[in-house]
Amino acid sequence: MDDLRQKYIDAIANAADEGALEQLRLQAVGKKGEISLKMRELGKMTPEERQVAGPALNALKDEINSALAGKKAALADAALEERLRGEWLDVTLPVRPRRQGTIHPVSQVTEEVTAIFADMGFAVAEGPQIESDWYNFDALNIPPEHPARQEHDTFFMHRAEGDNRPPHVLRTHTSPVQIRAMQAQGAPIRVIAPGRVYRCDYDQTHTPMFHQVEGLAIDKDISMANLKWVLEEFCRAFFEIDEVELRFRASHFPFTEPSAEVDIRCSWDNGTLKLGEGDDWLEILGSGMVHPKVLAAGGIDPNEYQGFAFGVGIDRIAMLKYGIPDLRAFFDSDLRWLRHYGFAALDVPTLHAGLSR
Ligand code: 2U9
Repeated sequence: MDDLRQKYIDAIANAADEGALEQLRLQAVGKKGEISLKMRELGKMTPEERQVAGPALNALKDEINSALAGKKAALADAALEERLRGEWLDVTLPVRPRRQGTIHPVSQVTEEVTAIFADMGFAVAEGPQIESDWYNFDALNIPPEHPARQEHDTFFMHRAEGDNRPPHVLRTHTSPVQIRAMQAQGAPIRVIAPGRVYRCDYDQTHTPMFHQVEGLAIDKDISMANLKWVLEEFCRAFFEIDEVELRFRASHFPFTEPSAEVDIRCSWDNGTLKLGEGDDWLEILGSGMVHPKVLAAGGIDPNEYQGFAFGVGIDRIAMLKYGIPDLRAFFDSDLRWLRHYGFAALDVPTLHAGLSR
């Protein structure tokens, strides 16, 4: 029995892992283990022999069981130690340098414009960038053969062969958003629709994707005078100047009648642009009274309601306000450009804290 004891106590102490330990357990105290077989032999012994061997075997079994449990705990501790060594983390390492990325001027300006119009009671509306031909053109009084369709340099989506319905398009303006808003909400309505638009055009002042914000206000007594005040108020707040003077030049858009292009008074002093003073004029946006057919397409009765609409290029006013010379650099994702022209993430523009700091 002493040999048996020594054999298992040594083997348990040297077991390399839990698998080896389990083998030893089966071999010693399992159902067919050596100790268990010895216990079965107790029945063949004389009562005197049994009185000595029985307690000794039980003590041996207990001793082996506790050696097994002790070794099992030690192996688990060692495994945890090993894992902790591998997963060690130096929390004293310096953090990554801050301000790797910045808020893009387009995002910043969109927030600024939104804050200004929100203050005047305009809600923000959004819609799909892939539009049906009807929402992008027909609803805006641009029927299939209208020359404005060519001027829009439209990107067309693919249609399956044999499908003769007009293809969907990448929206060429955010106007369809306002058609959808009119249909969903009816009149009166005051919304702006900022977002990406697409036209197949690429040169110094055009990129195939650019950003617009359009506005729409419809009620029973809205006139060009309201339009003029809203746009003046917008320019004053956006360009952060006290004096603004706007000039409305008669123009033509299919979706507004009458239509006006709007210029802001400015000066060019040896290459620097100053708004609100001087003898020059700079075109900044387009506008007009919503065409009755467009109101009708939005489900609004043009005999009861009328309203104004306008459209501004976000990228363009961002360039003007922040002195950014090249439009194409907007979409290059060049980190050096973003560090130069980008905004800190916490500089959220609000009217009370100041739009730009
Ligand atoms: C509805 C009705 C009318 C939106 C308008 C313009 C004039 C305009 C340009 C400005 C610079 C496009 O980004 S740009 O090139 N936009 O001149 N946009 S009126 O008129 C609408 C819109 C929606 C339902």
